[in-house]
Amino acid sequence: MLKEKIKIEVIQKVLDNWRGFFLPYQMALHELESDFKIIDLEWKIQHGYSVIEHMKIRFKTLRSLVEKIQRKEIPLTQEAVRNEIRDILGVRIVTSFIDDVYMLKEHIEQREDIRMIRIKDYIQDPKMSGYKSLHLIVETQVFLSNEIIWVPAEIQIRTSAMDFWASTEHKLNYKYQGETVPEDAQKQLIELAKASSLMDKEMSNLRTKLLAN
Ligand code: 0O2
Repeated sequence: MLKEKIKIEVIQKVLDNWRGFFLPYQMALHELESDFKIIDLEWKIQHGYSVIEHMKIRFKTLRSLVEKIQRKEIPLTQEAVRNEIRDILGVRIVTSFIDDVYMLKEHIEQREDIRMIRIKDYIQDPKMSGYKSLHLIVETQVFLSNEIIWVPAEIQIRTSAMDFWASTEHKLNYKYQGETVPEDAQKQLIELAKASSLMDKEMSNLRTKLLAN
């Protein structure tokens, strides 16, 4: 017999009573925000330009969290949710050039206050939809008055072109939530993803050429 999924309303009710559970994520948000502002400043001093075009930090919406718990059939305990859902806190960093995406990744890997848990490289290996981005699943250090804790977060790093594609595709797909997007629209989106990759490559080539002069 098929296991019945826990109802969305039940999950929501349980999470409503977990206020303390989300506090470390709020603390980590401030840590990560100031870490990346400092990284950007250091970069500006060393390389003469700002590596981060823009940055956005977000908490997973309750709706998205509840749906993920249900979809992945995660037990309704704080330990299971903490261990299995690593993107409750998310940072999105947008760069101008593709090389900068990987230079930022290397920089993050060298930091002692952030530990890398998993790398999902959707730039080398794009999603079926055409989605490209580098996802780093990390844990960041947070200093409490009497202990140090490690809080999970997902850092998405991508170029402006990848970001434009992803946010526009997200808006276009919103209408079809839960249903399949028409095939011709999917094909067109894949073509547009290829066009935006071409733009990234050309921009990188241009930069290399100009820096060589
Ligand atoms: P939200 O809360 O709306 O931001 P996993 O935990 O690894 O098993 P997960 O997290 O579903 O599974 O995997 P994935 O695909 O690595 O990361 C999901 C996030 O990547 C999404 O967040 C989007 O931000 C982004 N993403 C992945 N695929 C696409 C895509 O085809 N188009 C766009 N626009 N974005 C994509 P969520 O799930 O929407 O959560």
